[in-house]
Amino acid sequence: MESTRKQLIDLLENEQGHISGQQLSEALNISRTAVWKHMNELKKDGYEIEAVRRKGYKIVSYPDKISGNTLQWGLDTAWIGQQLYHYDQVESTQDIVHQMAKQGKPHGTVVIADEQVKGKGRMAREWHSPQGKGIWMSILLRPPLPPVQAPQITLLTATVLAEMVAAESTLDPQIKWPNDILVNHKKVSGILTEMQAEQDRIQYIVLGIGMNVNQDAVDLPPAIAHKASSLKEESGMEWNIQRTIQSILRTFETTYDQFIDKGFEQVKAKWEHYGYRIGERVTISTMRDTWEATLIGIESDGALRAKRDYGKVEKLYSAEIHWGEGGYDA
Ligand code: BT5
Repeated sequence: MESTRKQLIDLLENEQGHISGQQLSEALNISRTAVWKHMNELKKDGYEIEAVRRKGYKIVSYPDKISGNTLQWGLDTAWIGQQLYHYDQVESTQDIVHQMAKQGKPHGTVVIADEQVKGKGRMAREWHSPQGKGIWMSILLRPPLPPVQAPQITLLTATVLAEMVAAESTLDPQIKWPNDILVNHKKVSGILTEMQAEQDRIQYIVLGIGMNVNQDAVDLPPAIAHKASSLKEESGMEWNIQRTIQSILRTFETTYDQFIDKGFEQVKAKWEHYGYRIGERVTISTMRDTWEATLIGIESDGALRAKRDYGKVEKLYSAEIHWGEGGYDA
């Protein structure tokens, strides 16, 4: 049932004009009455479908309110989101996925909420997640990797988000080490990776993705308005949240599979391509001193590589970086 509906949506999407009931019934190998019933189900979930006599059907507009059904129907992935849960309001999608992980839910399980009332960032910071304006989702991963490689998953996710933004708009996204997505020096997205591990094996990862999509400037808390933004604010257009989620999940699946197959090299290159201030000079403060350096890239363990003026390359794991004139400063 569900896969027929997925195929039906695909057929409707791939056709420029209308597609007839006859064609659909043949392609799907179901009766015309069954086609008609499926159309009604789609309408119930918010699809607007035009039916023209002798021409057939055409999707005129997509649901603006997302649901587990509509998210899954358009998702042509092999493992990610095969189990997908959508909620109107939660405290944090991270906590829900932690519980699901403990209950044995599979790799690729996804939880999405319209609103989080206790959205969290790293180190117990808050993540503002207003209703219907953004993507607040967590993905359960069970990678066959040792815990030291967990930071690679965060870096990989940042490249997926940057690629999605670049593919779906004319914006020029950048990744600020370690894991913020910036557009025009402002943060539009953050990633939170939480891990449960044994000494030599990751049990599971809860990968949290927060992305500001359709907020207007007034929707952002005043305390962060100078350094945060949304895709809509920066692109001047409203984004379809559902399609954006699907696009992230699709790209994530391919990138993740490639990474597990072939290793970190490709991810590293992509990260450096989008890396904020890579190749530029910044001021760095560590516990011991403050110095100037040129950022040159990342290490496979997630460290930031910075070259001192006299040539020495430093690996940074935690440091305060002054991102410079016109730049992002937390
Ligand atoms: C992050 O933390 O950037 C990780 C954010 C992860 C959020 C997702 S949403 C789905 C899942 N469920 C959760 O509960 N969390 C994850 P960090 O680098 O620590 O950045 C947090 C800081 O970003 C805050 O202290 C604010 O300064 C700023 N901030 C808060 N909300 C923001 C927003 N909506 N947009 C941009 N910046 C924000």
